[in-house]
Amino acid sequence: MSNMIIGSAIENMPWEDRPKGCTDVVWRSSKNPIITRDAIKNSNSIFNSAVVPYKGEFRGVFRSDDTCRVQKLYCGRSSDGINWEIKPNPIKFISDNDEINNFVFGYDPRVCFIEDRYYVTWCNGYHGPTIGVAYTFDFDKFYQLENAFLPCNRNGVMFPKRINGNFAMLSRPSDNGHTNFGDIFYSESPDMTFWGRHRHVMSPDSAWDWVKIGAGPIPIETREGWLLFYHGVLETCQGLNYSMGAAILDADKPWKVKYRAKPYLLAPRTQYECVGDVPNVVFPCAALCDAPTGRIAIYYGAADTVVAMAYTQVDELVEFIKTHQEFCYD
Ligand code: BMA
Repeated sequence: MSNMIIGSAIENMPWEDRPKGCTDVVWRSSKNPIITRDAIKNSNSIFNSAVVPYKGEFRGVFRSDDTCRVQKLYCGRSSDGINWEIKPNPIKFISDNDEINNFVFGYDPRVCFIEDRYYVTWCNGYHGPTIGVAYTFDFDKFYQLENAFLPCNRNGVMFPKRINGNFAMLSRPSDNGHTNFGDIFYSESPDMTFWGRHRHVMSPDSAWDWVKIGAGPIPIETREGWLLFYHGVLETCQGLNYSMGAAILDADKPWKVKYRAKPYLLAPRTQYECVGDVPNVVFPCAALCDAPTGRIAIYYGAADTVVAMAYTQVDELVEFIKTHQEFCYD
């Protein structure tokens, strides 16, 4: 049992115990990859995708690049969080605003339940990448709102409740290409249309994330603050290498970092992470958490080709972050 997560139980939480002999604080599912690249017709790849609990089941918004290599968002359902039925046609966002609804591309979705609905944020093509925003009540109809920010920006990740009375989002200002810089910022909005009070959260800090960082799953509310998983990027002579790290942000002022683990938690090592359309990518976009047990299931894109899962337990993870803030292997 655990009282670290401030949240509810997920009855059918996907879970696997840490494999025998493994001492890592985050471990991979033995079923990986849980979604293969051809799980829907005309798909080249299905990867960086977001899932949430929904009425005793699970729903997800999936990134699939089709065989024209256009990046689009698809909706899916699952009763166990592992076996997914993804609709064959992309989500058609409802909007009365043609300027915003002119969908060029959409990728790397996150889904966040706040108050009475599920908000979807994603990297939306509008004269460059920026943060698209929509909401749904039922994962059938999706209503598109204004883009949150000016281009270029990526990795828009909402907080699951208002902060200081406002909606809150993390994002990562970028360029139009394979951005070679990037810090995480925090912004607030009273109405999900106008965003401001921008604050700097954190910059690259370690050898494994020195090029850029970006928020991953929706932050998890804990007794220590907001638990944030993020991706960090290292440049090598063979290109970029994406790993996952974690930090804990202040509960009331989430732009203040309380603790940040120096080592990565998950980095490309398995075949499905190291081989694919873009080799050496671990890109987390969602996490389920079961408050009574402290179990966390992380969904991540692997090698820009498939969806994989990893597990951790919150008390152990928080302890790990607090005790690994500096180089600790001397
Ligand atoms: C980023 C995004 C992600 C992708 C990653 C690695 O810039 O495009 O969707 O997973 O690069 O290619």
